[in-house]
Amino acid sequence: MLIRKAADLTYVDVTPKQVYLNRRRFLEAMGIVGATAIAGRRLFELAAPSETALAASKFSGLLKSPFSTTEKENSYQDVTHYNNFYEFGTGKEDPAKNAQKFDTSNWMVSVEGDVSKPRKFSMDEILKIAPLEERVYRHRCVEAWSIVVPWIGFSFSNLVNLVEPTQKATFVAFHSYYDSRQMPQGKWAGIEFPYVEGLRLDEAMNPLTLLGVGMYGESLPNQDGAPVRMVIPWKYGFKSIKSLVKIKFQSKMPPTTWNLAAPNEYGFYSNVNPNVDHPRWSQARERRLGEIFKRATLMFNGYGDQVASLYAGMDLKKYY
Ligand SMILES: Nc1nc2c(c(=O)[nH]1)N[C@H]1C(S)=C(S)[C@@H](COP(=O)(O)O)O[C@H]1N2
Ligand SMILES: [Mo]
Repeated sequence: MLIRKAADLTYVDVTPKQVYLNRRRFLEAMGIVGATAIAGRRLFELAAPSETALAASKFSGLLKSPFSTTEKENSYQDVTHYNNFYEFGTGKEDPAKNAQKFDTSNWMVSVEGDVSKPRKFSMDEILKIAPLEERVYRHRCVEAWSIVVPWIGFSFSNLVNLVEPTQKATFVAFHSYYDSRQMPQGKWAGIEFPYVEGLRLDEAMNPLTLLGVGMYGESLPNQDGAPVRMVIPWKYGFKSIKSLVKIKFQSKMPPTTWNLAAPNEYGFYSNVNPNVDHPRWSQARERRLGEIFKRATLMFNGYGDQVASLYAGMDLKKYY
């Protein structure tokens, strides 16, 4: 894995000489050093002040995303111990416990369907598709709780452009990994696996749509969808499919797990919308983890400026 934990970084990793060797190494270093430096914090304890300052200032300009919110991030503890990952159990604390030994080595993601250049990507190849950015996004679960997470990744459009979708491709289907031996708790989850999701191609191409490979300066914890997941911040959290193994471009609208389970409750679009209630609860308000009082839920989770045009002329009560 190219993203190492801060504790694995050595003095050599943060020396400027290494950073300047050539462009490729430079980009790799951004993934390794920059992400950690930006998320801040622990790297400063590891290196002499001069090197640290240089590494941090070198990388910060390049890696900070203009799409980041300035809202207060939730704690790492919250985001890694209050999860929905039904393959590892339906309790909020189950994934942190049950995904500990999830084996994500030798991971491959197959990109196929209506594309000119279908191919399989290793994780090392995925990490080199585009420079890694830190993006602090709001995440709103359909269950009416929300978190703010400093993700690491890059716009999914970078991957799309590499494989060159054909004229037929109007949707993208996503599949999660599933192995009942590694995920025995999935048998009692009450939904079908592998977990599947989908986007319209124009939604997938929106720069906000993130291919996520890390959070809080480190690679993704298993319970948050290691080693690679989608993050679509203006849609309910269940669209942000974890532990991706297949991406397929196609002309038909793909089936989605929660729509298959309860079609009257969960639609294909699932844009965050305070004006369209879930049949069993209101979506007007949400509880930010760690806060006592509920806050108003924003249309498109507050990302309307970037995405509202995708749905111009569509009745969002009908296309929920
Ligand atoms: N494969 C898979 N992906 C999934 C889920 C799941 O159960 N399985 N849960 C979804 C839901 S409902 C939410 S809210 C987010 C939670 O992501 P987090 O646990 O990293 O906060 O993951 C989504 N992606
Ligand atoms: Mo969710």
